[in-house]
Amino acid sequence: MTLDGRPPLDSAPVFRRIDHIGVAVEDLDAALPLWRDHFGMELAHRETVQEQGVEAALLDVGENHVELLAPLGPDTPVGKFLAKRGPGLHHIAIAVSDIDQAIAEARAKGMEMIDHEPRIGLNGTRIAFVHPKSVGGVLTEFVET
Ligand code: CMX
Repeated sequence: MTLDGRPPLDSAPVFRRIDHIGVAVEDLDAALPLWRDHFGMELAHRETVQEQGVEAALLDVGENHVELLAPLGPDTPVGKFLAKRGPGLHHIAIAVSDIDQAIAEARAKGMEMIDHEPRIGLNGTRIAFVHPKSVGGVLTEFVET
């Protein structure tokens, strides 16, 4: 039974697993030693994503990841988040097999999508964000894997 009495999102083909947890940091080089050296997570990828206003580092945790996000400036999503809340958990990302279907199903459920169309994220993946006010205060990303 779901809260609104409608069937749940079609979890079999759409939602697969948590892909990553996004963590906002002030400075990527200062944050990396904790996650890579103390926790022993392998640095899998590092990239500047201009469109998202971030420099990001992806660290492996099994088949999942921690994604460290440093802002390219104060007037970016992560820059504003840091100014308001300080460093810490920024978003969760759910791996989906078909992002267009995931967006359509979320919208059909009345969720507010920040992105109505997929955009390009880290590693060239197709991503879309759901507004935190539709997810109990948790900024949620779909990432097509
Ligand atoms: N998690 C939970 N709540 C958040 C949030 C976050 N990461 N960021 C902002 N909010 C909340 C704010 O606290 C605020 O709540 P209240 O109205 O209760 O105060 C509300 O969302 C609106 O916040 P805002 O500061 O007025 O609006 P912003 O201009 O900062 O926009 C958001 C917020 C979520 C729409 C914007 O950050 C966004 O579009 N995010 C998606 C893109 C993104 O985050 N990119 C960076 C990551 C890229 C990547 O992983 O590849």
